[in-house]
Amino acid sequence: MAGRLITVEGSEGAGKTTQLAFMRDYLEQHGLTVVVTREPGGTPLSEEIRHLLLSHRHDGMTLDAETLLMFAARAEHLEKVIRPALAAGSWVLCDRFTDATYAYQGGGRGVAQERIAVLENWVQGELRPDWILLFDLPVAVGLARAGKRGAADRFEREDREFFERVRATYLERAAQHPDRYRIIDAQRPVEVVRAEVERLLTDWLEHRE
Ligand code: T5A
Repeated sequence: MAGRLITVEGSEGAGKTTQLAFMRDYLEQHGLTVVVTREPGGTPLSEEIRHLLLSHRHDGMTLDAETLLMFAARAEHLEKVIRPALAAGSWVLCDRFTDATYAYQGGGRGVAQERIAVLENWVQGELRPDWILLFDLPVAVGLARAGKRGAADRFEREDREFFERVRATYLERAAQHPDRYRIIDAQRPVEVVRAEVERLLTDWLEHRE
C-alpha cells in the first residue's frame, strides 16, 4: 500500500520540529515505517540549495530566483526521497513543503499564487500532501521563541509585517483546503500541543485504508 505524506507548517518558532520527533516515535510504535525529512533540504543537493537560500551571502536574491530554488530543491527531494518512500509504503513526515512557498514567497514576498501553482503542478504533478498540520500562533510569540536560538537566517531577519502575511496566507489556505489542513493552536505548552497531535495521528491511523 502506498504511504502517506504529512507535512508540518507554521511561521517561525511554531514548534513544528519539536513535535515531529514525537510524531515519528508515535507512528513507529504503531508499526509504520516513517521517513522524517525537511524542506528546503532532504537530499545532498537540496541541502546545498537550502544553504544558498538561508545564507546572508545572498541577501537581495531576486524573488524568481528564490522561488525557483525552492522548487529545484523540491524536485530533487521528491524524486530521490519522497516518492520512493511513499511507493515503499512509508509515512513521510516533512518539515515544510509547498504550502510554505505559498505562505513565504506568495504571502510574504508577493509572488503571485498562480505562478506558484504552475511550478507546483510542474514539479509535483498530482502529488499533494495527505494531511497538513498547521502550527498556528501569534507572530510575536513565535519570533520570541525563535529569537532565543543563534543568529537569524535570511528569512528570520524579515520584519513583523512579513510574518503576519505569512500567517494570514497559511490560514487562508487552511480555509480553502479543510479536507487536508488541521490547525493546531501552537501557543499552548508543548505537552498540550503533543496531546492534540496524538489525537490527530490516532484518527488518521484508524481511517488510513
Ligand atoms: N521557506 C521554506 C520558504 O520561504 N519557502 C519554502 O517553500 C520553504 C520550504 C527554513 C526557512 O525556509 C523558509 C521558511 C523558513 O524561514 P525551517 O528549517 O523549517 O525553514 O526553519 P524554521 O521554520 O525557522 O524553524 P523553526 O525552528 O523556527 O520553527 P519550528 O521548527 O516550528 O520550531 P521549533 O520546534 O524548533 O521550536 C522553536 C523553539 O520554541 C520552543 C523549542 O524548544 C525551541 O526552542 N518550543 C516551545 N516553547 C514553548 N511552547 C511550545 N509549545 C513550544 N514548542 C517549541
